[in-house]
Amino acid sequence: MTTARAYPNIALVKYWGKADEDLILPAAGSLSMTLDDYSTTTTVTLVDGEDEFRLNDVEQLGRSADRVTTFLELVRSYARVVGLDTAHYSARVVSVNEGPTAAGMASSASGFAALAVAASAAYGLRMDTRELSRLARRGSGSASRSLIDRFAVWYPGDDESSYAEQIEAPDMAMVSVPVATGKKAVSSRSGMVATQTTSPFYHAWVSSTAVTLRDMIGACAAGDFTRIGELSENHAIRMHAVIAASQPSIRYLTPASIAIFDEIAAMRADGIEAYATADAGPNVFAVTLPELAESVADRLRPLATGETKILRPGPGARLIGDDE
Ligand code: 2P0
Repeated sequence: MTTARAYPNIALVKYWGKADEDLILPAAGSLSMTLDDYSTTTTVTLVDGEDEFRLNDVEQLGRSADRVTTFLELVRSYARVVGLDTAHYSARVVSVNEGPTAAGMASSASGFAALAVAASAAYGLRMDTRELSRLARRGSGSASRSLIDRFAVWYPGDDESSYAEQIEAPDMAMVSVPVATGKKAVSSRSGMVATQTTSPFYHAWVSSTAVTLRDMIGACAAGDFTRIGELSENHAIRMHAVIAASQPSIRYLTPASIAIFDEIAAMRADGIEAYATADAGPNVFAVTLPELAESVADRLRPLATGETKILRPGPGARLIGDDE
């Protein structure tokens, strides 16, 4: 029985679109901050019989259980290759999400990162961080980045070369501004396919993301927080624009989300440095400096419908002991 804990990550340069659906290879690279809250804790026990998946005390059936089984099949295939007889066993997977599931709080990132670490260990595989990042990627693309401490860049490429690794960046904070915690109408997976196949701006999105990633890596190396913030907000807006241009249109941001983007812009006009970002859901995150985080949270709290949290760079996915 092995237990792992992983945290979500929020991208400053976003992943939206695949070069390969089966291998989950991204069309472009991305860059994220791993959070220090909203963890997923997953225990894997090898069992006889069928795979089982329990999430937040509810036995899972259908699509979410199938995704876990498909992932476990991959882990077992690795175990067979290195001649481990653990490959004969099925697995019981028990996960607890601290944050809202499937509401654009990146629960699939923490979920598959924790599962990659716990399942590979349960089956007796010895994998380094790079191999675990590649493995987690097969569960959910953004999970590749949750293996990494603090800040991660995830490279596009082939199955071998598409993994995430750590990048140095100036210290910062994110303020979560939840406006909805329900399950979103269009999953990231199907929203990406719709964007790739129907949005006329998709190719421009992919080529411009490569340029933004280069600029962002440069801004991180220079410790230029202002540039990081500007690039982040602009890239998030571009992502929502390319998605909205899908036919039929997909919109993840609601009027409440837009009001938060506007309030963050108003804060900047008042000299408080904060920048907005949002993933495939209506919840907004303000990217700011650690010393400004409390005042940013105070100003955004009236616009949130859930708890506003200050998030800091967090740890990559890892095994934990029984007492943690
Ligand atoms: C990101 N998102 O970079 C972007 C921004 C959502 C918006 O990665 O199909 O759940 O499992 O690879 O990883 C969400 O996509 O999609 C995501 P799959 P995933 O964080």
